[in-house]
Amino acid sequence: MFNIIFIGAPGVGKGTQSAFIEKDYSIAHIATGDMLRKNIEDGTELGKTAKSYMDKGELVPDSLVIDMLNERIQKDDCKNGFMLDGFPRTMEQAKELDKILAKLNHKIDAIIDIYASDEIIIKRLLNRGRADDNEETIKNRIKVFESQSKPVLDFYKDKVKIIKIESVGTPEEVYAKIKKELDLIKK
Ligand code: B4P
Repeated sequence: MFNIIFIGAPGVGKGTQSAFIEKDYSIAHIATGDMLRKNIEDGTELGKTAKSYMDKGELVPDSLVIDMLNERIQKDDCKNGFMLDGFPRTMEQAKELDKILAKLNHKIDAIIDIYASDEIIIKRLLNRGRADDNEETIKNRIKVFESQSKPVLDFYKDKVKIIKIESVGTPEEVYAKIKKELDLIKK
């Protein structure tokens, strides 16, 4: 099993890089943002609640996201390993993830701390233009990342290998840096 967590600001390239990893390492890509957007599209109760937070660039309440993740991580396609893209985003989520993984007897092999300047992030997201990619919401998402998600890195500091990657250059160039580090761990 090979299990990875991506931690990084909105639009820094977590989803983009996860797609490369999924292909090369044959592990499941679990993107909580994608799962929430699918719920919105399907008009589920979870989707209706999530939308009101996502539209403002706020985090969806922990209990909802944790239940969703707990169910997802036990699916068959995670047997070879998984990559968490966008989870955990709060200390509460990180603590609950520890409990979920202990029960399943799984561990995290590496955390990828992916970063870029606010200027680069804003430019990329405005370019993408998803429903929550307007300047006001993006700035709030960056603020929420700094206050609620960045502390999660401290939580893992002495427990898991943290790989720090600057997300500048083309997606392929960024991935080459990530792959080099992951291969050292996986060998
Ligand atoms: P997410 O869906 O996780 O979205 P994100 O952080 O905005 O994007 P990501 O970092 O994956 O960027 P991407 O690769 O797509 O979250 C959205 C919302 O869902 C949150 O605000 C929150 O409300 C909610 N949510 C999700 N998880 C949650 C949780 N655990 N708890 C509570 N709430 C949760 O890249 C962005 C753009 O940049 C793309 O257009 C891409 O093509 C481009 N790009 C990437 N790398 C590039 C590069 N190297 N060069 C040029 N462009 C690049």
